[in-house]
Amino acid sequence: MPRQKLDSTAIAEKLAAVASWDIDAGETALDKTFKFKDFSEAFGFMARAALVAEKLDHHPEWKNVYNKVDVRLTTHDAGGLTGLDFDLAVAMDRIAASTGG
Ligand code: H2B
Repeated sequence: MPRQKLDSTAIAEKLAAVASWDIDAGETALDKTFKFKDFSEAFGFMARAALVAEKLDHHPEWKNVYNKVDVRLTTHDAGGLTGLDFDLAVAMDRIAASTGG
């Protein structure tokens, strides 16, 4: 049941693996700003992350300004956080680490 909303206990457990992400007060979304050397690296990160998002059928809310990418992960269908948000957060961290972010 990947698109099943997680409760606070499950969220707390999963947060440990994505400690660099912020969680909103209502525990409905994960937020992170990735910073890269320049636009080219930021856009490269987005291109790679987009492929993972499409594969997971789980898509980020994001905004790019030059070398920064603001990301918000939430599951619209569930109205909160699901395992997919955490899976995508882990994948994005991995991609950023190999992109220079
Ligand atoms: N992405 C996110 N972040 N949340 C969703 O609920 C969601 C999605 N639902 N991507 C998917 C697409 C759904 O609309 C399709 C039909 O599978």
